[in-house]
Amino acid sequence: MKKILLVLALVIAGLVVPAPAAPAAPKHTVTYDRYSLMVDGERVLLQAAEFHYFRLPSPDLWRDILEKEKAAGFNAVSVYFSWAFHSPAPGKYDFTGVRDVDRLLRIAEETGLYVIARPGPYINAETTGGGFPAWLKTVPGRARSSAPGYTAAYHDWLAHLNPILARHQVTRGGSVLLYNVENEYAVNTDAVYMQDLQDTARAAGIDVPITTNNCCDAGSWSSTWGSGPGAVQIPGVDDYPQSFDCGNAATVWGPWGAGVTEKVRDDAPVFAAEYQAGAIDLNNAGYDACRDLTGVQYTKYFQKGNVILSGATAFNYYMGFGGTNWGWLAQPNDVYTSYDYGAAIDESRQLTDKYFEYKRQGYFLQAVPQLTKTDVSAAPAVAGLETAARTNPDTGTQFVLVRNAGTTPVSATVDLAGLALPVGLEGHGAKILLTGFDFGAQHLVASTSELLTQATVGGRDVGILYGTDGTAGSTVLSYARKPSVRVLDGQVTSSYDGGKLRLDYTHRGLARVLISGGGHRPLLLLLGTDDTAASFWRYDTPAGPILVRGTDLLRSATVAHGTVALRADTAAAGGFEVLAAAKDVLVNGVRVPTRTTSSGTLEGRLPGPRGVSLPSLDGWRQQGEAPEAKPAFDDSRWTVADKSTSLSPFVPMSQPVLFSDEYGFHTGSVWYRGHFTATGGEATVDLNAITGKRGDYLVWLNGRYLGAAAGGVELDTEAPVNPSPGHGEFTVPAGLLRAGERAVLSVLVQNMGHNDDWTADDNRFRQPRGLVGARIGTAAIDWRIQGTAKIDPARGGLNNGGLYGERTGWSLPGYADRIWPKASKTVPAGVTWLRDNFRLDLPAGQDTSLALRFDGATPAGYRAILYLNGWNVGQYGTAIGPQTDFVLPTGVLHANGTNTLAVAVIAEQPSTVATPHLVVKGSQRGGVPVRDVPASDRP
Ligand code: IPT
Repeated sequence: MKKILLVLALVIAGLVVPAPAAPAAPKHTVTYDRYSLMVDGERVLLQAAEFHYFRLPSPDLWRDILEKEKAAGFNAVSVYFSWAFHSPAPGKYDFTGVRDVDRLLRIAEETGLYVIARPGPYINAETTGGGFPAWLKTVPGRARSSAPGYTAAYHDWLAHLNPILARHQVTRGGSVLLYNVENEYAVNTDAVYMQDLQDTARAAGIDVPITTNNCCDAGSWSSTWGSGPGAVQIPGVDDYPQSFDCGNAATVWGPWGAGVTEKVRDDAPVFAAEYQAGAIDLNNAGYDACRDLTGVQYTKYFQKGNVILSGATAFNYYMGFGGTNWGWLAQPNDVYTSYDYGAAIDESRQLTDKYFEYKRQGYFLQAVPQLTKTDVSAAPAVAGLETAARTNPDTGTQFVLVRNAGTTPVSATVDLAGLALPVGLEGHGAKILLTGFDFGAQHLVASTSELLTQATVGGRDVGILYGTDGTAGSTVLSYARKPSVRVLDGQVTSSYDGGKLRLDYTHRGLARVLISGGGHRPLLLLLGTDDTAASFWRYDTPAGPILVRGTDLLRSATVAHGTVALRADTAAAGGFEVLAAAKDVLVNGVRVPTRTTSSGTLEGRLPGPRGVSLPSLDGWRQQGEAPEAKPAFDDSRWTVADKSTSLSPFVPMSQPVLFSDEYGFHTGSVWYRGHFTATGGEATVDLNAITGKRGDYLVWLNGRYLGAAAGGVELDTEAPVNPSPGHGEFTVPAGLLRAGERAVLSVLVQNMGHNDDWTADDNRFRQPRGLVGARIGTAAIDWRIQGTAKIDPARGGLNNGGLYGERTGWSLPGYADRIWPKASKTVPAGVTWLRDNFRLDLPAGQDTSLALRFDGATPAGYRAILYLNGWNVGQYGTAIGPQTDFVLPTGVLHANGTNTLAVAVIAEQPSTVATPHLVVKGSQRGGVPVRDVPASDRP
């Protein structure tokens, strides 16, 4: 009893973490060998797409993205967990609402996706602090090391997160299959720390394999072969062969290498932990250019190459869906509000061309389990093409890569299984061809068409093969006796000789061939092009696979009692076709009349979406603010800024230390008021501020606006160490200051989120935000500081800064703005707000994605922070980036109800401001049900 009480006391005192409940017998086992991961002893080809829940503040939409990933053939998502997103202050953690990661993991389970969990603590990801909460800057001890202060801090984070991850592991019937410690931890490393992350996970009940993603020295956490401190079980390697030069997408081709993932441990599979699938828009080219940089040809050439050249059986596309740096989520030196990333699913959740290339490859990889165990084998040489091959040692199935490194098409003959077969590749094309491949009851000898998928449906085998439109293809199958061949559609010739049936054709549209007799069960072969192949969807139900041709998305399907029920999206009215062991078809709960086609499929028509009418935004009201700029403003309740030291490597350029993080203000706008006694002889106000790229600051003296300056960055980019970052010198107007009289300097600083800690040296991560130096003659200045007034419980600590309007609820729907005058849209230098309400009644059962659009060039004299129903959905202005469309996530956007837009204009000079209008980014019948995201209307 005494012992129990003692333990209880220690638990309450926080000294002993209660042991996790004894795990029940494992639901599944997760193991691996040199070839692949295995679940319950069965090999798994792990195909993940990266998704950041924190970049989509509408949990119902998490399901939309996950279903879209699944529909492209992915069987996993890789997820960073951002410490900063959950922890606004030391010891404060939130895992509810848009932070409910338990819900995210449940959705992954319901969708049927494995999860690669990446809890950091450091994640990079172009998010503020690289995932580190800004309060960590005030904790002693080098971050990403075994220093005690840092250790205590990350233990607290992991003590909150690990139990959630642990209970969602595959081994307990959940989805978490891999646990990724740290991120590209390659310089200034500390093995004790790296080991502690793993020990901490194990102590919390994490029993799935542990991985890490290496960037630069792929071997770093594997070189000690499992026994040394810090080494992980399955090291992953990050590959970004296309780099990030989106502006030159047309000419860039592999400047960062061949994109072949190294094997770094002989006892573990090759894991491409981050394989480039988009890019950050470093040079403001816009994300469409990033999508081009990493487009269909890149994806074919590099990814198919990697599969065969490296033998990777686990990979993760970074990003599958990029999302939005809403609030102050961005790490400002590399990105702006949008984190679209040029990903296959764009920021407004629309499927792009690249998505369909992922689908072609994804379906293939799932259809060839033989690929989970292969060794390098001899490849046939083909004139004008690169080739490589791997063979499954148990089945003899060979995977032959043929790749066109040039930009002009190549037609050639390839020797497959002793047969000379025609193959055609477009510029930068690549194919993985099969020989000796068994599927269903069939044996494929060889084909120069690629396999999309294969299935057995209703007693028939089905194979879908495809090739570049207009190129020749041949497929050879083995039959003991000559089978009957019926060409149902298209032009295909066949010949039978010595046990082999050979089909020859040109890839065009969709040819259909029914082969029966010959000793096997019937085979329906569908021979398509890239496009027609990509029009098929596959879903594996407990009653077997079904295939759908047409619809713009298939989310899920069930088959029972002769009825197949589909959840599908349509972007336009049109035909569709289902291959399932069923007679009746329901789509989104509605029975659809169908007829049976000659190839035994059910064919019908589906309606498209209803029209969407949008309100115009023309009821703007306007109100100026910034009382803080006025001399008489009462700042007596603001925090006194009087510290003389900080943990930042940046030496303050004057005293006291004004770094905003030192006073608990980490997010967005921060106000300073400095009181001093003037001599009358002051000529200039001399300031320095560090805001991160894209920030600025505005200065008033005794209520008179003196001007603005750009904030500093203090990164290696500021050559080489800028002695005077973010400097501004402002002339004191004659007569404004009088000898012996008190004066007040007001400064509004736009802090832009926090630097990352990529080099693990504390240098950039601990760079301050806010004022870092202030001199007015020789006056001693008494400072007060004010930032975010209160953490918004639903929208979180990264949503708001400390503008007067933010502190008093002007951004929120409940604010009574009726007394504000109608907007003139001309604003003085300083801060002005505009507000407008609009009603929406978007069609039910339809997924309509809206955005705010600004027409014309981005403005230079001001910046605008945009709030939808109180959620900070973006920042607009030339100083911020090229972005003119701001996606409004449904849920944050009330699809059927009233919405409030509030725009905080921070003007460096008198300006005429542009207001946005609503646009439809996409509308499909279908979608997932989305509820409004709960959040308060008032402060
Ligand atoms: C890699 C990071 O691991 C990831 O977090 C993200 O920052 C990505 O880059 C770029 O978007 S780092 C790799 C480019 C060396």
